[in-house]
Amino acid sequence: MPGEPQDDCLFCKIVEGHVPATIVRETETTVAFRDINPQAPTHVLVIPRAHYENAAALAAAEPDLAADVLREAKAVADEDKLDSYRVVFNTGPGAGQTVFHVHAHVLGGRGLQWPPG
Ligand code: D5M
Repeated sequence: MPGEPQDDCLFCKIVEGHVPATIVRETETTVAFRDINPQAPTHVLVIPRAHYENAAALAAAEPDLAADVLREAKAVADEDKLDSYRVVFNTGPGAGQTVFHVHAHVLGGRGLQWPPG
């Protein structure tokens, strides 16, 4: 069922507390934690507690929850006092998605180049 926890999903396990993570913010619907392989001084992942494969699936099924994720991305940036930051949803293996539970990368704290690699 869309939105239901998946047994083989790493980020569902983080939501359930079965895999440790450095959690920086939690709401009723979202969890934000530090990326294990940071690419910038601030590199936090914001995920919905509900399991959706990618941003498109989340937005189609639960647009309010997609908005929660975006609001939390800003809250992370505010907490780290970032004036400028980037929010990235890698979507599909060709774009570098490796974990198929939608996550917003919040990156900041250094200059960011455009276009990204
Ligand atoms: O991003 C997946 C991201 O998830 C990648 O930047 C590493 C990160 N990751 C993987 N395992 C963990 C754990 N256990 N804690 C925190 N961060 C983790 P993608 O866009 O799918 O490539």
